[in-house]
Amino acid sequence: MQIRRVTTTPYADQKPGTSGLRKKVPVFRQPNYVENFLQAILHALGEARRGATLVLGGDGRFLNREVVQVALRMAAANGLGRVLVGRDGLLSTPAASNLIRINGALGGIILSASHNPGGPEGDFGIKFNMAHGGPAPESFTGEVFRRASAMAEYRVLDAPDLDLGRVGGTRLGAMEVTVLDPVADYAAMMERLVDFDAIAAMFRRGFRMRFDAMSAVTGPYAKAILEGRLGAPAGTVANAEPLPDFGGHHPDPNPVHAAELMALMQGPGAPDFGAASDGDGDRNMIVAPGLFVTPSDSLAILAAHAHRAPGYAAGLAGVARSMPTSRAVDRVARRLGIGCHETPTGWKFFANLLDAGQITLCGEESAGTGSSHVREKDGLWAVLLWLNIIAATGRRADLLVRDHWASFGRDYYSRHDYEEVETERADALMAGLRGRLAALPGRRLAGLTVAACDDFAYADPVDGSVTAHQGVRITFAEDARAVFRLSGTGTAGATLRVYLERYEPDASRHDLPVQEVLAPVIAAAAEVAEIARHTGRDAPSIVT
Ligand code: VG1
Ligand code: CO
Repeated sequence: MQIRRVTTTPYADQKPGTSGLRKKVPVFRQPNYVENFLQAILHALGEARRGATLVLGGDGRFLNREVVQVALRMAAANGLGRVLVGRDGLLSTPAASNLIRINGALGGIILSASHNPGGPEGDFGIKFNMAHGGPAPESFTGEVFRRASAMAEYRVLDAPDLDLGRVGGTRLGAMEVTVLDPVADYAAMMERLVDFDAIAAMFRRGFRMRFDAMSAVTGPYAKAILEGRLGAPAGTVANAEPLPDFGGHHPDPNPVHAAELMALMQGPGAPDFGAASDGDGDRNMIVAPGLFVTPSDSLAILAAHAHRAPGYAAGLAGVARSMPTSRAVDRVARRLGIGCHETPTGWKFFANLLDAGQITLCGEESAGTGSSHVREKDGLWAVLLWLNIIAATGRRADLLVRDHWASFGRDYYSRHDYEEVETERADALMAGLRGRLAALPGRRLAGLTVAACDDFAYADPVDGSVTAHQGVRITFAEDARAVFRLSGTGTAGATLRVYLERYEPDASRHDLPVQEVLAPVIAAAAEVAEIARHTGRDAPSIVT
C-alpha cells in the first residue's frame, strides 16, 4: 500500500467552534474539505502522533461511514500506531472519552454535530478530544485552524475501505486497526458507578420507563444497558436504531423536539420515568410523570443525592455549572459545604476542574450533565444516576423534584432562542448591550431593579487563564437573572440565547406556570437588549 501526497488548497472557514468544526453537509462534501481538516488535526498533534493510539467514531449521521474510512487511511499515512474504532464507525461522545482514557490514547476524533439535524442537507461535524478525554482547548483548536488555513497537501494511504461491521483486529499499512464493541467498556464503567442490582430489582417490581434514543447513537447503549443488563421490558427504548438522518428529526432532547415523550409523560398512562438523549449521546432529558425536569434542576438534584450511588459514596469534591445554568446547584453546594464553580459554556472548562480533582459533578442548562468518570457530558449516565436515586429513595421522580424545591426553593428557569438572526444584527445587539452595562445598575426594568451586571470573564483556578466576553449577565434585586450570549454551535446565521431565571423560596408558589413567573424577567430582558428592534422578531424561535 502506498502513501499518496495529494496537493490541495485551503478553505478559509475551518475554524473549530465550541464543539469542533460544525457545518452543513454540502460544505463538508466540497473537494478535500474533510481531508484538509483531518490533516490539520494530524499536523497539530505533531511528532507525538507517531506510533500513538487514536480513538475514532461518530454518531452515525450522514457522512459518518465515509469520513471514518478517510480518517483511517489518513491516520495510517500520518504515522499513527493504532486506531480504536467503534463497530460500524459508531461511538457516543462519552464512550469515546472513556476509550481515550482507558487506552492511554493520544486523543480521539469524534464525528458528530451533536443535537443538530442530519442527512444530506443536515449538519456534520468533526471534533477532537485530547488525551484526558475532553474537548480540545483553544490552544489546540487554534493551531488546527492555522494549519487548515494554510493547507497545501495531505497524506492518505491508497487502500480500500475496511469492513467495520465485525469486532476484531486488522491492519491498514503499518497501522493497527481495532474494531471495538462501542458499548462494552462503557457499560462496564456504568456498572461500577451505579447500583445496577438496585435498579434491576426496581424493574422486576414493575417500574416502567421510556427512553427515547431519537434515532441517534444512544440507541445501542440504552438497549444493551436498560433492556439487556437491567431487565427493563423490551420496547423501553424507543427509536433505538441510529439513522443517518435521525428519522428526519432534530435529535435534541428538549420538550420541543422530544414532543412525543413529553406527551406520553403528561398523559394518564405515563410510565414512572422518561428520558431522552441527543445525536452523540452526551445530552440528557429527564421527564418525571407530569413534570419536565429542567437540566439545571436535574444537576442540583443529582448533586444532592449522588452519594446514594456507589461511584459517589464518598461524597463530592465540588460541583460546577456553566454560567447560564440556573443557580439551583449553588444552593446544594452551599448546604453540602463544597465548592461551586461558574464556568463559561462548553465542557472544556469543566475538564480542567475535573482533572485537578476540584469537582466531581458538573452540568449545563442545555441538557448536559457529567462527572469525573469521563471528560464529556454523558446522557445515559445521568439517566442511570437518576434511576439509582429513585431506587435508593423509593421516591417517584416528580416527588424527588418537589421535595427538592420544598427543601431548597425553586429556580424557575427558561431559555429563549432566536435562531438564524443575521450575524450583523446579533452582533449589534450584543455590542449595544455591552455598551450600556455601566449605566444599568440601579435601573428599573419591567418592575425589576438591576442589582449587578457584567460581561462574564472566567479566570481558570487551575491554569490561571482568563476567558473573557462569555456572555452578559444581569442580576436583579428580586432574585432574578437574565443572561445573553450568542451560540457557538449554529450553522446558519447567529442564534441569540436569552436565559431567564427567578428564585422562589415559598413552597406554596412552586406550581405556577413557568413563563408567567418569568414574565417580568422576560420583559426586562427584551427591553434592556432591545431584542425586537435588533432581531426584527417579536417572539423567540424556540422556548425551552
Ligand atoms: C450549545 C450549548 C452548550 C453546549 C454546546 C455543545 O452551545 O448551549 O451548553 O456545551 O452546545 O453541546 P451554544 O454555543 O450553541 O450555546 V453538544 O451536545 O453540541 O456537544
Ligand atoms: Co451532544
